[in-house]
Amino acid sequence: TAGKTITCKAAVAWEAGKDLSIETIEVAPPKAHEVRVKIAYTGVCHTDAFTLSGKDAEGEFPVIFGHEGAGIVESIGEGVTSVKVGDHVVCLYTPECKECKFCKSGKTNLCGKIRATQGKGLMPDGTSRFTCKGKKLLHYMGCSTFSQYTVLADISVVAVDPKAPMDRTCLLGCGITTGYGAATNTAKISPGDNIAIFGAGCIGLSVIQGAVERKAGKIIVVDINDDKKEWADKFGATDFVNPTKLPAGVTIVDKLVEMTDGGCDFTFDCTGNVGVMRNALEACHKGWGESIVIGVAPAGAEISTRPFQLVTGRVWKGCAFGGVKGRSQMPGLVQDYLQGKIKVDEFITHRHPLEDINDAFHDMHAGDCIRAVITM
Ligand code: NAD
Ligand code: AHE
Ligand code: ZN
Repeated sequence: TAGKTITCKAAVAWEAGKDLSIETIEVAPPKAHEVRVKIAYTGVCHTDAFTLSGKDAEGEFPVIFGHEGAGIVESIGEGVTSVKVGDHVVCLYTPECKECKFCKSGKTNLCGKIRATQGKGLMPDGTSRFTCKGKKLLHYMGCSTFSQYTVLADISVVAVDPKAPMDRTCLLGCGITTGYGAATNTAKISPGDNIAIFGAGCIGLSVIQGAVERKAGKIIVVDINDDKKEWADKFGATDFVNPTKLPAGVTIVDKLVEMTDGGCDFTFDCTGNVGVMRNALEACHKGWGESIVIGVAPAGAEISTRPFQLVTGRVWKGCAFGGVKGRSQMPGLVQDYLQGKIKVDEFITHRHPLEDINDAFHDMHAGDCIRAVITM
């Protein structure tokens, strides 16, 4: 099939707010510095649902979503040297070109090489590789893993140990790495530090596993859904607080300040709710507490706080993909998984075949889903 257009199945989002539709699509061969991958498994992340809802400032339709995928290289375009046909790869929505100002800065994992076209749902040359019923379909986050075959830039894939099952490595493509990296890369947690994590979904639970590895002291999980307490405990949380169940007049900030003798050393927002983000910042310890924003907020939403919060030493920052440089660090993370250092299996609560992918979106809104894995 190298060099030829492949016909396969994909879940297409024709318009915002509507269920995905399983369609037969055409996938063009990879151009120079592109790779065509046969996707084996993909996770469904809240960010897919966020863009499907129409709240994503960059959301355009029709499009093939999915950005948490693993598969096997089917063919490579001219000039590709980083992977070869047959390699087991993880898709990277945060690519790593290793040449741009960002990749060379040593200060961020963000890569600038293809972000502009990626944000428009296009390949680096400004065109799409997908058509369906004669219509062009857009790409998503440079991955579009909800298709049995997809085309990515060569800097957006990384080869990993084929011994690692792809229904697990797909989840290292976003949620699990994001939370773990936020705790171990972005926040410099020292042993004994007290932290609070707002939102015990896939991301928040993975922040817990990173914090445990960093030997944090109190790991306080804050969630409005009591069912998440069991999940938080399973991953190593020391305390659970439901902010809707506090005594009248006691705010979540008061509660956390009281539990940590003045405030947290680090807090993490894993909800995307800008009110939560404010509470997370203000629950930080005066003088040094740092709050890490991970959640994705709707278009137009803004955060606010009194400048005094920062003047008195609190730090507000955030991270994408847990600050992880995908091509440099993913092989090691997969080894950490194989050696039991990083949990992945425990996050999988639902499995569906591609044709039932809409059930995975409905699962997510039910509240008992951490990650659904789709068999392609
Ligand atoms: P999720 O929906 O599974 O988890 C969110 C959790 O937050 C749920 O348990 C929910 O009960 C809880 N919650 C909701 N409102 C709350 C509130 N007011 N107070 C406390 N808890 C509250 O989502 P997820 O898959 O874990 O993703 C979390 C967020 O992270 C989403 O916004 C997602 O888009 C974003 N995300 C960001 C990155 C990144 O690189 N920055 C990567 C992946 C996901
Ligand atoms: N298009 C969205 C971007 C939202 C956002 O922050 N995305 C995260 C990844 S979420 C993965 O589940 C991210 O990595 N952003 C860095 C980047 O370069 O976009 C919007 O809100 O505009
Ligand atoms: Zn994601």
